[in-house]
Amino acid sequence: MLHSPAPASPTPRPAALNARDLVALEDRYGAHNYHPLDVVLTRAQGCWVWDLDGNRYLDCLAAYSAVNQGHNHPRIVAALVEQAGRLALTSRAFHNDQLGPFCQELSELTGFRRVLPMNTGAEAVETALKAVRKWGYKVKGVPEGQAEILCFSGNFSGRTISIISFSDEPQYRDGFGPFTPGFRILPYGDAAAVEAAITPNTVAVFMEPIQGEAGVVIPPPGTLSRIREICDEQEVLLIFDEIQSGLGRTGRMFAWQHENARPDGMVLGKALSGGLYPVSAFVADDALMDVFHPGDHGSTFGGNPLGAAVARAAIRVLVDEGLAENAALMGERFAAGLADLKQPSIAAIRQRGLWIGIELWPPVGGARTYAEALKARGLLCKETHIHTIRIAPPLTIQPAEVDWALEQLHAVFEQLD
Ligand code: IF1
Repeated sequence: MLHSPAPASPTPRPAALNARDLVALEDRYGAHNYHPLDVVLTRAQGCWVWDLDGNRYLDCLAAYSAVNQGHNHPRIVAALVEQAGRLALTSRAFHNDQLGPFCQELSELTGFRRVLPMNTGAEAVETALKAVRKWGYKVKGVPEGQAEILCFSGNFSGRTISIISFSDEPQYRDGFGPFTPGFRILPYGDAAAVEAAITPNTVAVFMEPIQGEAGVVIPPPGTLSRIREICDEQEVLLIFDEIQSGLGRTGRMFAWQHENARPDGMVLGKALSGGLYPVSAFVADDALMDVFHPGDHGSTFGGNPLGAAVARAAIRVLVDEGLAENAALMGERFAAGLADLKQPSIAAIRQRGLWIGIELWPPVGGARTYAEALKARGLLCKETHIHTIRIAPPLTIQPAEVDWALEQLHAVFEQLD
């Protein structure tokens, strides 16, 4: 029957499954491309998340900085619900009434003239790579097929084949070749290496102003501004991946503002939606963005009114609640508290705003042991590599919560060292 009537009552929900059942389902039916901590979350509010057994945890990962505004922020949820009930998706074949205001508001927030919306971070990175290559050929005059992009060791910008083509993490590449050519990997934080590597075919330097996955690695002071100068001298574009470092995380709206090293374009994602929907963007000025003409690039979902409405609300929350300022203050409080952690296992503590890497050396048992012990005390975080504990709570965190997190960290270091 073509037009069968809807069933009288919806399919009954199956009996509630417990945490063990749910993990087993993921294990049985899901691909095994992750190894999560042993906790099954079911709800959240602000900085806190709850598991199925009602245990509460302070979220010190914030979905890799996608929930800078705190979980299910009421203003962003309201925007999502309202827009979902009105108009969610038009495709870019038609205009919609959210995209223009979103572009305007993101342009005003970033100071870049134009916005190209996508969905995931990796897509925005791909967009930036396409833009700089095309600029190289059409504007700079690089011979077709010769464009080179300079990148840095330890980078993480996503998992597409082109992006892993400039990764130097063996696991991210193993088995996935052949790779996209046209990238050169230089030591991170080495401006002199950038200067030496530039050729007439170099179109761009692409970098994270602070490296996240590498373990909150901050380049030496002056590096970003020096690379900016070099790029200006050599007619090379500078593109920052601010997907994780941007939107308040480091105590400024964008990490490049710490050195006033304004790039020629940047990629944003994650907190651009406050975690409620995948929204990413490449932002740039006219000279770069004008390489795109109708049909050159796009996405079914990119720029959709639901994502645009969510992102507009997420941006307003960042600004209205002063979240970059709070990240600076709370980050200092965290750093001060961590400074009296005089544990022999700590090789280094790196911090910028609410982005903190605690590097262990030697990593006996690995940083994951610490993440598991912290979980047992009600603090969720994620190690990066074997050696670094990463702390990155929502930017809405309050002093009492920072102090509580510090107590848990102190207790776990006492226990494990
Ligand atoms: C996973 C890491 C964080 C990013 C930067 C682009 C992207 C990311 C600077 C791509 C994504 C993620 C993805 C997530 C783990 C994670 C991560 F540990 F792997 F490095 F955050 F620290 N640029 N970062 O950090 O954005 O396409 O994922 O939206 O499981 O892969 P995406």
